[in-house]
Amino acid sequence: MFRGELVPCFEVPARADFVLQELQRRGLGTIASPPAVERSVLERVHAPRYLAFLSTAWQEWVALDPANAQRDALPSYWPIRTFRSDVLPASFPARLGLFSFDAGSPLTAGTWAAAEHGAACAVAGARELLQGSRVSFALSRPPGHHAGHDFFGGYCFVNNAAVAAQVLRDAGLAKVAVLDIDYHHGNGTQAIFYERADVFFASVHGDPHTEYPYYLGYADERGSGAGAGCNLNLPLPRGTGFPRWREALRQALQAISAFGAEALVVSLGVDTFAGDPIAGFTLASEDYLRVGEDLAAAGLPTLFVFEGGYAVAQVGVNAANVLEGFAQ
Ligand code: Q9C
Ligand code: ZN
Repeated sequence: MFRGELVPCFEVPARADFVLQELQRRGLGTIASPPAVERSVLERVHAPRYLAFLSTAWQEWVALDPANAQRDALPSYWPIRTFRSDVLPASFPARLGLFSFDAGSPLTAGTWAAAEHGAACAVAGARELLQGSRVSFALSRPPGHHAGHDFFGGYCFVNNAAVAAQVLRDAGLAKVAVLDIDYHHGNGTQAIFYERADVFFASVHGDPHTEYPYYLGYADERGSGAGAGCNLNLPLPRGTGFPRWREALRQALQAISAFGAEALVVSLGVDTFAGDPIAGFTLASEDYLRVGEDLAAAGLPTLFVFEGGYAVAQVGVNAANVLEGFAQ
């Protein structure tokens, strides 16, 4: 659902196919499919009742009306502000809205399987770092950074980067940083870690005054409680090009270094690309090599988790350039 019309999804399976093909073509790294992820690992980040809802949502949707098997599930109602969000209505449409924040993230027959396997990729990538690897990449799809403790949106259902960061923490790393370089602010990741001092969240993104997700991602959000000072938002105006964007990247990396992170999780969206159909920065394909170099210079074990990027034919080259730049 986009501007009142049903349109083809921007977030399509071919995105991952293009990235995989490009990694194979370049012979970058070893490619493996991850083992299944245990529900208990996902519950370190997400509410059990949210995961239970997602895992059976498609069956519930089709049970409402067999004809629903031919159409995506989209929410119609949301419990904003003065409504209650503690009750769990019996109505499926009511729960669909309770657990979401936009009308542009359809649930389909394959959504849960894809989200669960995407998270499994991120967990496997985190475990690679724990085995001593310098860098790994989770080719997760759907993306994850807009998904919060108990909500989906922005094409995201399970927060792959947050789950990976939590895996690193649970394995004994004292401090972990998540650096989000997707065009859109990672509202879900920020919210998950906002009150925590053990996970630093930094994000470079389109200014939410004009860009999705609009209601979070402003520069004055610095963390709260124990997490005060552990959140850094660097919003940039629509139209920003690579030189200014790169300054913000370096500022974020300096803050992560000052925090004392022992590992880095990068939410790698390539919707910062000039040709992206739904975003507004102007990075060129070769700029992503420099992005990888800057990230490598931070000197931390690094897990990349794939997020957005909708110039479908170019996402492979752009994502692979980051990884190649990092490896050089
Ligand atoms: N004017 C990710 O990149 N809104 N999600 C699209 C564009 C939703 C993007 C409307 C954008 C969500 C992971
Ligand atoms: Zn994005």
